[in-house]
Amino acid sequence: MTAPARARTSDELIRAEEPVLAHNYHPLPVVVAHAEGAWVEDVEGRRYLDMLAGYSALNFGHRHPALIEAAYRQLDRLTLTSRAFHNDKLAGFAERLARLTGQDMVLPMNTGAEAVESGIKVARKWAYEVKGVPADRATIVVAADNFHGRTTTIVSFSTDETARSGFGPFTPGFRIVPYNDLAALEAAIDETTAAVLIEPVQGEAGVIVPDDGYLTGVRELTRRAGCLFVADEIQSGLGRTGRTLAVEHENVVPDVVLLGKALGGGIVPVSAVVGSREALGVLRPGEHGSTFGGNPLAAAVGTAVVELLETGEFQRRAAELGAVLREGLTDLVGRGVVGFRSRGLWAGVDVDPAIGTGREISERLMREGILAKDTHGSTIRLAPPLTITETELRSALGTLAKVLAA
Ligand code: IF1
Repeated sequence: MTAPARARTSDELIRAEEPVLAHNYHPLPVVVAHAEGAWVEDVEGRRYLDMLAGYSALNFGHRHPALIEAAYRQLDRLTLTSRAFHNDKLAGFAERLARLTGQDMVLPMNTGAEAVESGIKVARKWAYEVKGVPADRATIVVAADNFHGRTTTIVSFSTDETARSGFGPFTPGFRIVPYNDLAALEAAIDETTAAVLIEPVQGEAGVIVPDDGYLTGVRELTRRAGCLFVADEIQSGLGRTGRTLAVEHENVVPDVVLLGKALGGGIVPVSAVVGSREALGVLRPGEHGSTFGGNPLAAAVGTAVVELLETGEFQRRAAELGAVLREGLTDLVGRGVVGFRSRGLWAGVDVDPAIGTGREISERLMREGILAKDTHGSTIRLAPPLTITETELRSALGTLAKVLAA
């Protein structure tokens, strides 16, 4: 008989991963075992304020009661049917998500990358069937320093060598232009262009907020050229920037919007392509799909997410707390921070490289009870749950000030 396994420590669990887990990540050395709201707790019971929120998959915090309740209720009734049959949760989810985003139709998928892939397929099909682009000639214009996911097609148009190299041959049909440059975009669009695909705020690139007028310009250019505007709101959408969608900051309505992350409430992977009937209407039976896409559990949780966003409370909090975040970071400029960009409750903070790399700063923050994540070089991204209190946010800013001053 084997003795019952003793609970392993954080260090033991980290060491246990090494031989059995693919090394595609380099996590901070914290092993989370519980979480509630904006707080996570590790194996030893140490508590941390979560200033990353699962890359915005946890916009409503960990285990939001309304979302957990929706999930439990659905677990007790029905979890999966496949799309071979209808399920009683999908119509309501699609209706409410379309209404929330001001779009006509919804294509439910699971992960962000799948939503991007689906958006690409829809744009290409639209180009051939509606625009009349000759077969296999469609192009999609994207921005440099984009992040849209990890599939072979998506890394084909990445400009990040770490994400790309070793994974060719690559999918053709993409043109890359600098972000926030309307002249370059206009020059890249021609009669083969199916779509322009961009992030309204570039996340991985360091929370790059384009100039005022850029999104309006993309909308005008694409309309004039007769191609689709596809906005990847997988990270920027669903309340993060102080609006339901980041494109709303310029009152722009894209033809197609890609959603993911927070749509699953931090419980299950839920993504969607939402768009006009002209665009999404091109798909017919058998042309696209997913075993799990639109499953009843996902639809129930997704509907509960939409219900939370319908109140406007989270968008309002993101805007109000975003002002606190901006003010706090402004105070740190010249005191360890060389610059920052923010929109709503989302910031990319460039730390003076003399103080440390983004990784080192993140490790120091971790030891002070704050979980954040670096992106390239000396940039830290901050994206706490939209449920964080003002006191908690101010305390995190205080800890950041302390770490930068040390
Ligand atoms: C990883 C970053 C965040 C995304 C946008 C699509 C996807 C993502 C705008 C794909 C995913 C992720 C994935 C995660 C790290 C992460 C990330 F650092 F790379 F930039 F969030 F900040 N469009 N973003 O941001 O969605 O398939 O992952 O569901 O390690 O790859 P997915």
